Amino acid sequence: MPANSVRERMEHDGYVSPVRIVSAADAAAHRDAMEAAERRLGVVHYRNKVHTLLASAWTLCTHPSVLDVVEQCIGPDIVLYNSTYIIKEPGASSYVSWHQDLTYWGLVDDDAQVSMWLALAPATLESGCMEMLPGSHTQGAVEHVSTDDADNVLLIGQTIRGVDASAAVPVPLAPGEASFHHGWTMHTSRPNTSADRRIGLNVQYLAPHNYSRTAPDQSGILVRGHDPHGHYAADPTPSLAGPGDDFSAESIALWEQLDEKMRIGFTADTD
Ligand SMILES: O=C(O)CCC(=O)C(=O)O
Repeated sequence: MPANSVRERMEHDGYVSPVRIVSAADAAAHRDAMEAAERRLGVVHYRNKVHTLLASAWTLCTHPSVLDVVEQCIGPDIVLYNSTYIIKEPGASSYVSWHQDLTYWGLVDDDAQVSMWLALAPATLESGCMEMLPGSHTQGAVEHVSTDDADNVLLIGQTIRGVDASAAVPVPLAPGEASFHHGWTMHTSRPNTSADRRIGLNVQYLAPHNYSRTAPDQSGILVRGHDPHGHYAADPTPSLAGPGDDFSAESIALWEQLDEKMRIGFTADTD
């Protein structure tokens, strides 16, 4: 996609989709790698910073076609901040309530952040793809309430009430395609009523001048350009010895600490 059209669409709609990143065959291989990691590690759904441990996640998070789009959104200096697999099992009632990503982040520059969602299985309305409210990013922060529903994937069930869902636009993705969205774009997703798993790799990027006023000890990895600001301690990167991950017990333990630290950061100061 031409650079000016990424920028125009992001500015106008608050998201860009679909963007082809890898072939369907490569997406299937990355899905296999994720499912192999599940067999080794247990649940990986919604675990933070998977790119610090899993070679497949690292490869996708740092794919040049991804970073080219990210660069159009936030500039040439790019910190890879977080990545999670978001998985909805077939027939499960899990959903994502209407929300904006940046609600509790406390960033100093809300426009210097972008999220990517890369499909490793078909993301359709039936399987519970994301639905966006075009242009909603221009409203800035909107009030959320915390809800308590075990089916809501979000950590504290943060929800915007009263969204006009008739204006929502589904963002379906074929395996290997991605969407990119601004942190204030309102979005949601419904349960997976298809026969296959719905698997996405959700990744957050920041410009290095940007940081959270509220999250403690932030870490990330500079994946393009320069970082003269030094807000981010360097996260580990996976051993890239092969397509199958050969992580050690120590690297798993380190990843678990990073995952937990992010979880605490995302749920702190949310009263
Ligand atoms: O995976 C989903 O259905 C929702 C993901 C989401 O909310 C996000 O990428 O910000």
